[in-house]
Amino acid sequence: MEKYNHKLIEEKWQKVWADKNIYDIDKDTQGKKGNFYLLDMFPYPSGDGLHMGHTEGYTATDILYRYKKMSGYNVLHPQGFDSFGLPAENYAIKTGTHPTETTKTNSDTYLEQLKMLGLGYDFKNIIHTSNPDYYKWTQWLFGQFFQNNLVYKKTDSVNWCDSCNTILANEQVEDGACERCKTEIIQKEIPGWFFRITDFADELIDGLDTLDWPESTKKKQINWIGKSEGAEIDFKIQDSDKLITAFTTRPDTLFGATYMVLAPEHLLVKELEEKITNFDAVQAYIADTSKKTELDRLENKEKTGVQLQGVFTINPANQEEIPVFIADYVLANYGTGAIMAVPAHDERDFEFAQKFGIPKRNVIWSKFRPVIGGDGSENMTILINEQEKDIRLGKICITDEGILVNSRKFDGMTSEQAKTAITEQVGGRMKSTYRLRDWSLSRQRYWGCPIPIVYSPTGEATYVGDENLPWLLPTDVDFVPTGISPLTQSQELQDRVTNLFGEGWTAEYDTMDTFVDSSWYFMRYPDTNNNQEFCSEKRKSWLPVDLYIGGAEHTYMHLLYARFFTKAMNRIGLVNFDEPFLKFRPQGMVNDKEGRKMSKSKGNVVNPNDMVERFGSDAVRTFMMFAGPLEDDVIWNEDNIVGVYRFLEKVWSLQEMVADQESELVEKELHKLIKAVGEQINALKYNTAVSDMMKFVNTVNKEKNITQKQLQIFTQLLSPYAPHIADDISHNLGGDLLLNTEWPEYDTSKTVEDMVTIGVQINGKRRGDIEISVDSTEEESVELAKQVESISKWMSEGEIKKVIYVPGKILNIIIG
Ligand code: ANZ
Repeated sequence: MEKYNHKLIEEKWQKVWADKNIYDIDKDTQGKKGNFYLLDMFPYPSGDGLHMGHTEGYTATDILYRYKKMSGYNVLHPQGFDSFGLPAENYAIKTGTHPTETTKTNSDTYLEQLKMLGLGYDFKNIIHTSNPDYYKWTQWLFGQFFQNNLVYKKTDSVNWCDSCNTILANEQVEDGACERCKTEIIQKEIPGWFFRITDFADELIDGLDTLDWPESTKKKQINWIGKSEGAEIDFKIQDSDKLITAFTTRPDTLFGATYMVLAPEHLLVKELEEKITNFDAVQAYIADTSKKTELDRLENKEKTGVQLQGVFTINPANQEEIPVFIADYVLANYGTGAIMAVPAHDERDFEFAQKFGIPKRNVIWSKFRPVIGGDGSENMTILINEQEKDIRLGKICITDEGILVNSRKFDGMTSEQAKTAITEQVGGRMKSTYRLRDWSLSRQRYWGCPIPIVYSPTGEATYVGDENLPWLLPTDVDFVPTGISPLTQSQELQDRVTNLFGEGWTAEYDTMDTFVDSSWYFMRYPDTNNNQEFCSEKRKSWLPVDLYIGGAEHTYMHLLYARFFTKAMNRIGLVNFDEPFLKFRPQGMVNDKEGRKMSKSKGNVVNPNDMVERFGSDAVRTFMMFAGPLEDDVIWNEDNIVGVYRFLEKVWSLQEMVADQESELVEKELHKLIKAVGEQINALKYNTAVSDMMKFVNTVNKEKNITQKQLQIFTQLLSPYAPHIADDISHNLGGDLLLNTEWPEYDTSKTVEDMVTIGVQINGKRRGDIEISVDSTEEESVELAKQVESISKWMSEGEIKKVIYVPGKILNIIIG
């Protein structure tokens, strides 16, 4: 028999599959067991081609796809390209070619690679987000959002990257720097479009309860949304009808508020100009602050600020007159941009008060106080006393909640009780504040979806209208970024606007953040060719996605944005579900031998093409799955892939062992394998299924015996992992294309482990025997005992008090 030749086999079967269109799917019919929507995160078509991370995640879904399809489901397993955006554009800039061209060449390369890996996608319905027949619907959705007030324009201080020459969303800023190019972000006042994601903050938190997602992913989203429950409290300004409203999470400490702070940008500062006697100093401080990044301001540096001389407010709890400051540790865009400062219980206020000589009033008796600094030794009392003294002297600040003191009629209440009681007493409002900001989507770049908005001669923003979609991206511009939207240069765009709307009308020149394109792409896959709707009512029955697999790094951009889009679309009646991905599983990283991340600069990147060339796609696929659980990081070690290659060679040799006589051992092991592989694929435990298949092949090798039928079944089990070799062997045995066969069923009598006879005692006396498999549970053994008459008559004498069960040895039941 010829040796296993992966190249020959893989080329041959990829051609057969393509010729027979085996991945075509009838989207209007239900599978025998129903429909299943299985989704990968689509790649952006950069010049580098697929990387090993894609290979891993895509193989994982492909295995489930093949298994589910063979099990009787109609499975939607689509793929596409996130082809707008900075990566594609940067590549185009680097190579000097137009992004339309580079995007096309790059995605063609990706498609070749996907086929080379033997991935079973719906290849006739590939999405490219930069194609007008796709972005037409992105624009239509924007129009719907615009008409329903879910997107709006405002001039705001936004994150600006001077190197990418564009605005960035908060989610795209990492430690104060651009997530892509690491340039420090500056704040710029620029008009731009925003999605009202903050309107959905609570829904985005609550909806997580209904999802089968890892807890860690849910937690990250919750933290990102950053809900703080607290209160807004109004403070009257002395000799004025104006109020300062403070947001606080600790209204229980109101009696300890000894000053207030406004963010330097707070609008009240200007409004109070006449009252402020040191306005020059105030203005100078405001100017200084504007040069600082948010990060600088949040850093724990020495506190700075300026008192608004001449301005005092009244603490509504005790009518005390207190001073007002501006200080950069208070941010303009959080809460109300103003705080009531409680130096005895807040560290930042403590430091500030210390520096400016403001009194600190202790109003919380912390229930934890006695143990702070205490080590259980006899010195503890001294320590506590010392600490008491320090607190009284205002030397330390206690931030815990506790019991109220120095708070008049609220004394003795817990912080929890006092929060509502005090807020009510002073006419405040319980209120939540969120870290989440509205999603800024305007980008001053070329390669993005044009925002379908035009401006009237008086500057009023108007949606271009469904009839003018797709609102095409003009081509008569230089796409190299300068900081000014490239679309401003387009004569064609200006002419288009004048022709359609009249003289004096102008276009919106910004394009959309690429995350807009990917926030709804999964809704297009069921109906990619529909020119009338983004998805027909009938095809919407595929939605939402049943299982989504992809990188964990998308926890709070893509996954949050897609959830927002779904909820917004649900609110305006475009879809009848409000979560996009019912189950999500992140995949681990593929690292090099030393466990380091693969990166160009380290020169340790492994190219899937080289690996497939050397070992074949079947070996690459199987190895990636064998290397460990899907969610763990994979170590790419060539020595190990050689092991997997040998396994496939052994599988190949099974063809030489085909015999007429059935080996009972092989038959039993095969049925156990059918059960195990099915269960493990379903549970995404891909690695254990591979090791079970390896064990099976070793058993056959020892027995030197396998029947044609058994080998045929084995090829079915192997086919999700290594579809080429599996189809080849199946074909040699006269079988069908495996993807079209039905997943084999196992015979339960053959999957049970070895049976043994064990004695059963009732209260220590042997009353009979049961035949039971060695791996049965205690309950199963008791159930079995009940069915033996000689035993059950003794058991009915009383209730079971205790069971002693030693698997494979003895069962002793104590009746009382
Ligand atoms: C009085 C107080 C007393 C506070 C106390 C805390 C402790 P989180 O949990 O992050 O939401 N704060 C409110 N708005 C602010 C702003 N714009 N810039 C900076 N700080 C601001 O924090 C809420 C707390 O942070 C609020 O509760 C407020 O200080 C401060 F013993 O009010 B607190």
